[in-house]
Amino acid sequence: MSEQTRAAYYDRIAPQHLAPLWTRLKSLVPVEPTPVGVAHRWGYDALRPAVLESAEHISAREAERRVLILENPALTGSSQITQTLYAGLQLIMPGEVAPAHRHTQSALRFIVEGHGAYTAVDGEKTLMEPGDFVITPSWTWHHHGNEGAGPMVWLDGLDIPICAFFNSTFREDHAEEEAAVHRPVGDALARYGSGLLPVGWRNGSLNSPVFNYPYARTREALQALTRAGAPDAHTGHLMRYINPTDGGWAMPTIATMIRLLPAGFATLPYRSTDGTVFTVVEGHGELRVGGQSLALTPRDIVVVPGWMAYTLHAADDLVLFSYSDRVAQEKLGFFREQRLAA
Ligand code: 1HN
Repeated sequence: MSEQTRAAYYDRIAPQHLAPLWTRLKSLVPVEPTPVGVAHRWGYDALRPAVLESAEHISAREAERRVLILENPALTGSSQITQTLYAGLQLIMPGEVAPAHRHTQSALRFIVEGHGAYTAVDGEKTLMEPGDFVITPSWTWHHHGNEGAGPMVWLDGLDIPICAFFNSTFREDHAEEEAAVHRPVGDALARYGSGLLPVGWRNGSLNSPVFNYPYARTREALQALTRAGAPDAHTGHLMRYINPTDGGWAMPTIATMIRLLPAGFATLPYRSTDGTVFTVVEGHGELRVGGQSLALTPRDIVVVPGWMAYTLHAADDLVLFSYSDRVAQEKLGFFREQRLAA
């Protein structure tokens, strides 16, 4: 069989929208993943002026959400920080309201700076403080407002590329700028996040019923861990945010974690199939990946594509929040990780 007769055969079947698998099998089904996108660091001090300047150009109302997208440098134009996830930095100024809407995508907020802003999700308001992790579940009405005296910035993480892949995206704007709030502040945390549950309660959602995980509580837990034993050699003191009613991940598509690396600690190389977005909550250090050293200073954002090995190095006590699609991969049976030797 000559290459020529084969090529002629491929040409003859092409008009019937048929193609040979054997020319493509090894690229369709590779031996292991090729990382998509590149590892990258957004230094917060360098980008902060651009975020604040956005308020001179557009209001939260006109923008709907005034956000600068953090786009993977190798995926320009895609609005992706990894192949499956979106990231952005949202700014809300004193007195502003970002109007109520809902969409299929799930969102997380990780508060970067400022005080006095709230988000209202599904009828409950919560005040947001730096380091808080806040969930906006799929198809819940949500709006944000800033009742404080200064700008407020948070990191938005959404599963936009996942919803786009399934072509299952819907959105709806609320008739009112602010959706009705009908539960008191702190209600969800009291009912579901205090080691207690209302008797007879059943979760009708795929999400944790707790939608704000206050940093004060998280930090206390991390600190207690450092007293109990050595950090894991590959991950440090790593904890995942859970749905306290069943121990599962807090969100159905986005896995969220927080870790503490004690001063002077360095991890062994680690890689996993979930591209991961990190942000520095406290401390200094570096993330080494693919021959690069990315500095970690407070509020920086770093992305590491899936299946690229990296190490973390803490100069002082380093606290990192991270999110990835690990929960979706685990459900589908795709997730793999490797703990490598130095
Ligand atoms: C959205 O609704 C928010 O509610 C943030 O704050 C970012 C990016 C794309 C689509 C919807 C928010 C978003 C978004």
